[in-house]
Amino acid sequence: MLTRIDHIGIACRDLDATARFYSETYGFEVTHEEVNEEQGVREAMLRINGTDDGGASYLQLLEPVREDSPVARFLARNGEGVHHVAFGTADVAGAAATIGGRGVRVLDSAPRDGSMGSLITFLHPKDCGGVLTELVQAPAPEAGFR
Ligand code: CMX
Ligand code: CO
Repeated sequence: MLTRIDHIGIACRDLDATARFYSETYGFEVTHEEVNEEQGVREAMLRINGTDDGGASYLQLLEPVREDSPVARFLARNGEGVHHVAFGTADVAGAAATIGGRGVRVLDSAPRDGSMGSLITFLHPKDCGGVLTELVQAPAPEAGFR
């Protein structure tokens, strides 16, 4: 049902400076950047490796674009650091329904738009051992993002 680590989300105050750190320190480069107004973030995706389900694993750097957003609240409480873990699936709505049936609160009533044309949904961190967890359905390969 869940077939890869799709990404690790990292909250930061300065996206460009953080991307520079990952490039200069590890040699990881930004392969995609976008603003997701609904989620309240400017984000940079750093592709790390392909996965055997045809997808890929990324780091996702997140800078808030407004103060009343989850990432802005996280930064105010915790400072910079790991914000969430995202697992990949071929069917995000199906995976969310199955996991919801196991007693975990699904935070979105229907999947929302994520990076690079993906569909995403979040699971409540209080039901996941303190880890905000995201499920990601990648777009079809023809979209050219993976
Ligand atoms: N990881 C773990 N715990 C977290 C957390 C996180 N990222 N964010 C908040 N919490 C915890 C807080 O520590 C707090 O715990 P206590 O009650 O024990 O103090 C509790 O959750 C509520 O905290 P809050 O400040 O009131 O948090 P919010 O109002 O932001 O609500 C959550 C928390 C998870 C419901 C909200 O952040 C959310 O809906 N997140 C999903 C959307 C999202 O994060 N979007 C940005 C990423 C976009 C992307 O990946 O594409
Ligand atoms: Co994410």
